[in-house]
Amino acid sequence: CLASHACWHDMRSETRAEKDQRMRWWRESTFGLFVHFGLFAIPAGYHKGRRVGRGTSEWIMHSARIPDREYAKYAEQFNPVGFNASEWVATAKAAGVRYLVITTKHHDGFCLWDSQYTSYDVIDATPFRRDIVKELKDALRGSGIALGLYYSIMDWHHPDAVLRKYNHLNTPPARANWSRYREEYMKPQLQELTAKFDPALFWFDGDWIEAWSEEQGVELYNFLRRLKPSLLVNNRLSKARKGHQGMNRYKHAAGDFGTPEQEILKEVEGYDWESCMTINDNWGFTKDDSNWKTTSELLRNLVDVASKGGNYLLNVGPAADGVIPAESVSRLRDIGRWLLVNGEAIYGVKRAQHAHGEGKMVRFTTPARERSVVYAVALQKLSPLRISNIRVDKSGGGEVRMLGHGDAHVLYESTDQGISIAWPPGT
Ligand code: FHN
Repeated sequence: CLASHACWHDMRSETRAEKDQRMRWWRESTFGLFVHFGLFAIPAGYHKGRRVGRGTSEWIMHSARIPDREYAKYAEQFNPVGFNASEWVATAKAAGVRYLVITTKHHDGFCLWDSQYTSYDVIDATPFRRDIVKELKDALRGSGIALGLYYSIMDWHHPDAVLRKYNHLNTPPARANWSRYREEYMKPQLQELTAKFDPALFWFDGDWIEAWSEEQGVELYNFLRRLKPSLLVNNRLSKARKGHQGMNRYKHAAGDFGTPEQEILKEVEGYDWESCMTINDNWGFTKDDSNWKTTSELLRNLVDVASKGGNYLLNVGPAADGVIPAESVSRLRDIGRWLLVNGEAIYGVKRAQHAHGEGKMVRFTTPARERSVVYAVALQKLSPLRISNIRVDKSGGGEVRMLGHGDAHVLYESTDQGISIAWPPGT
């Protein structure tokens, strides 16, 4: 560069091949673990003995209108002595996830890492005095699981960010100054997070506040990608998303992938997306939330998402002692056991375009780089399993197999319309 301004480059203008290369590990991952952890795990959905909010216990500061000074007292109680990063990673590994996204700072503004820009963090404000993000980063080393950092743009604690709307207080302080918050706090913190933890992706949230604009989103996106060109960034720093669907309303919006929340998209073409979902009803730990999805339901979701070319980011909310609820752990382990047998139909796959299953109870994927193979996953036992638009070319070595059954071939009939498969005895 001859002049410094000539170095400015819009990171959204990379070629398709460059983007494909950058997105590759994430597209092939298919399955990730979301972790919502913070001060909100202490009240766990209850304020003064009353259950507050539905499905959003991590919003308790806002929903119970707890003044900042009062809420900050939870930091003095924050002592998750049961937190063991290696155990979290062992659970993630057993589940078969390929990346993990942790809330470094949720909407309440409390930071789970030792930030030099605030004393409202795990080291300075709590008796625990251990850097949770650092311990997690260390435990992930060599695990094959990439680290993603969730960061809320909205901040209910920082005095410069406390704005009238989406604020737990009625009167914002006169000195609130959004651009100062953005330039002197948020961006330096993101730079700090990048330098300290070298994340593979940033996962933004809290972008809906009035103070945030598409221009700021684009600027932040470029800022981050210049810090680390290979970074992936979700599209919640953009104003272009369509509600919770996380899809961009217009081209060239900031962000690499959409993040539909608690839902699976119907048909998606040419757009990267990730469906984030809770295992029970809340993101943060909630005392009496026992509405756990069954392992079968979670597996059906994972398969459904994979067959539509998306990723599934499944959430856990560790309790105040730092332990992931046993109900979540057992389900994650069950999913991992299923993936050990069936993972090749889930990781590194694409949507299989032409195959159709009877009754819509079958989902199809195809390896991203090997078009002659189609995986069919039945969401319920259909006997026989009928698949249309597919033919098996026996003369060319084509065959039908069931994953987990070694080389044993499956009995099937192939016609011009498709194939009809009988389940192997004993399955
Ligand atoms: O308000 C948050 C919520 O607490 C949670 O973090 C989810 C996760 O996707 N995102 C926000 C709502 O869209």
